[in-house]
Amino acid sequence: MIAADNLPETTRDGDFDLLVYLQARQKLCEAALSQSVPQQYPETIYESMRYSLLAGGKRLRPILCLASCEMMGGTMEMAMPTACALEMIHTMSLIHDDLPAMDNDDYRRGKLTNHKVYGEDIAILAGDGLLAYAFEYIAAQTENVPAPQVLQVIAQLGKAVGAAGLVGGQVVDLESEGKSDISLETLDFIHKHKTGALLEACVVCGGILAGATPENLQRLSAYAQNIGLAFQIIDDILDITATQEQLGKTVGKDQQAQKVTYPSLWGIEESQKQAQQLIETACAQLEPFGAKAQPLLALAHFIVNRDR
Ligand code: GRG
Repeated sequence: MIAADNLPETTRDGDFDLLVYLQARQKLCEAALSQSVPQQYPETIYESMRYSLLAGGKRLRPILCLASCEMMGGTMEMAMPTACALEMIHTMSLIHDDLPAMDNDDYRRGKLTNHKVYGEDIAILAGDGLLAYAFEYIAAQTENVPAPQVLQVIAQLGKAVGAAGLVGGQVVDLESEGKSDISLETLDFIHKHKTGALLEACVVCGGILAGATPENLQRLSAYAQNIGLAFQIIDDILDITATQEQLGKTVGKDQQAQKVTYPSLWGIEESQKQAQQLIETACAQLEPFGAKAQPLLALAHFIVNRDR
């Protein structure tokens, strides 16, 4: 039996209340994000950066980073600058992904896309501004973490967003457009890089900031790789089953573009099973952490059961 004061603060009567936890963390992240990029001169670029950064979203990436840091014995304060930086990078990837040269989308997070409001030139620069600022923000704002750990976080994140991560995944995705013979191996490559790499960085960076051992970082990495792929499988399913109101963006785009996706290869039911299996594999990695793993376990289940 675990003492009540060792359980996460949002636990009531021994049960972890994910909804309460998510709402509280989302609120904290919103406030920290708004503070991180103040409105200033030149007005247009900051307005454009803030428009997308503060447009809502589940804030899953910063929440994963905070939860991982806390599970490994660190504090939310140690991880908040990195958590904000992760959301800045995620947001910049959405801004660039929505551009006419990429996915050409008009809606994101229930609002017009950045380039629809500010034009393509400013949208590109807003993405660039957020990307550069994310790294500056970690380096300048992280407190009470030894410098080598901060450096390790910056290196980890650089790898996750560059050609070895998001950028590489996006390139293979673009090259696969219009091809109906994409293999499962290529599909996995795209999503492990385009979606998985940043989710993995969130969890691993949280651990690094808390001073986790290499063995525990390995566990965090394995957990994150599995939730990353499950996240994308569910994303593909929601593109078929959800509405524009639910997702805040145009739906059915994959089918329209005849894109190879997990449900197009396996069907919806089998895709759901595969996602569930990945979540179970992810959660098994957290067994040694006992009750302290409750938030990350609940977040993994949220990923497969979400409807947006
Ligand atoms: C990173 C330098 C650099 C460039 C970007 C455009 C690009 C290269 C990569 C595309 C990355 C991308 C858009 C991946 C899709 C990830 C994904 C499933 C996003 C949806 O995430 P949610 O559901 O969204 O967490 P919210 O709005 O809730 O945050």
